Amino acid sequence: MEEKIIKKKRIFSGIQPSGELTLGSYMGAIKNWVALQDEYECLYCIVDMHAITVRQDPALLRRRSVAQLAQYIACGLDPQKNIMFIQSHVPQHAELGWVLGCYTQFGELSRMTQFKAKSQQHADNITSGLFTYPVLMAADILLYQADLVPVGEDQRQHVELCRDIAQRFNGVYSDTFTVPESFIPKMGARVMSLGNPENKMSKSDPDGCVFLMDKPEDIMRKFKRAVTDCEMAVKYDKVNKAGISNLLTIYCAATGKTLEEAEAEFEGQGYGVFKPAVGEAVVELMRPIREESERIMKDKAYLESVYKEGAAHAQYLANKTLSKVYRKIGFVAR
Ligand code: ATP
Ligand code: LTN
Repeated sequence: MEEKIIKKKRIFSGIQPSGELTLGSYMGAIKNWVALQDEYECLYCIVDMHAITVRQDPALLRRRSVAQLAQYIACGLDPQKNIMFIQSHVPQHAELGWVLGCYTQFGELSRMTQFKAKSQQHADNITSGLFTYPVLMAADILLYQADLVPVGEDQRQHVELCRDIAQRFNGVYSDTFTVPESFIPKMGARVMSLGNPENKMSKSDPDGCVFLMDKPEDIMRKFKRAVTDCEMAVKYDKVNKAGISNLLTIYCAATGKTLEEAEAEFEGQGYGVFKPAVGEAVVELMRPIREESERIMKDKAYLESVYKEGAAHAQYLANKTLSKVYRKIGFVAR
């Protein structure tokens, strides 16, 4: 029988080392990265160039970038299967970013909700880098001809813009880029703050946010204090019971149970039972990740070998796209 070699589809995704990894970034993104690593050829990046769109402490940024790699591995990403690297080690991202910026409208970038939110948060330092951030993100994805981009709900708009840029470029210069799709989980796409369930859980809000490296007692404390409502029922109702709905989502994403199963489990039980149960589920989910990450962090030589090999491999792939782009737009070959 004729044997067909089926080329694996490709994935690109990244997280900024601008803070510690959170339960939100785990449930919205990393969990899917792990689930997809066998089926796809995956590039998982530490996007340090995105992190400097707001002011960073240099020593902390350096430490967090390496720690984030350790945490990726501890979450279950296998460096033998995936290309794992640090964005600034592959200068082609910045190069393609510049080109794509010349194919992106000012108006398009002005509509990005993340820019609107971040420019309010950092009103004293609204840089052009913060504004053009989605162009660099498009470059990250298009450089590798990625088919799929597993992210949380808040990044959907950026992936849409990336698709628009790719289609526009392809329209002018003939097919150059794969037009990617976002891959957003059904459960956990938008984990909300424990302190204010109207807002997204975010690393800039430490009280409402659970970090992957939090100790069990801190996780339990945060869940016991989680804002709920003055009713009694553990029922999913996003409009009227935002806090409980968020806790139910977290519980289901952590345990693999459905909403119906979780509601039935806590039927007739008060929040005093439910909140610590969610905390316990998260503690058990995070415990092996924290322990494994602490172990890997001790082996700096190993981590260095992973990000160096990752960057070399990524550069090889990135160069193919970049030279094609340079040729198409009319740059003289080097
Ligand atoms: P900040 O909150 O400071 O803006 P962030 O946590 O949103 O940062 P990243 O850490 O770069 O930013 O996000 C990494 C990935 O995790 C992205 O794919 C994002 O969509 C996802 N993510 C982040 N927070 C959440 C959340 N609360 N719920 C679901 N997914 C999330
Ligand atoms: N913008 C994303 C991080 C990010 C990303 C990417 C995600 C940068 N480049 C490419 C997916 C693909 C964020 O803020 N969470």
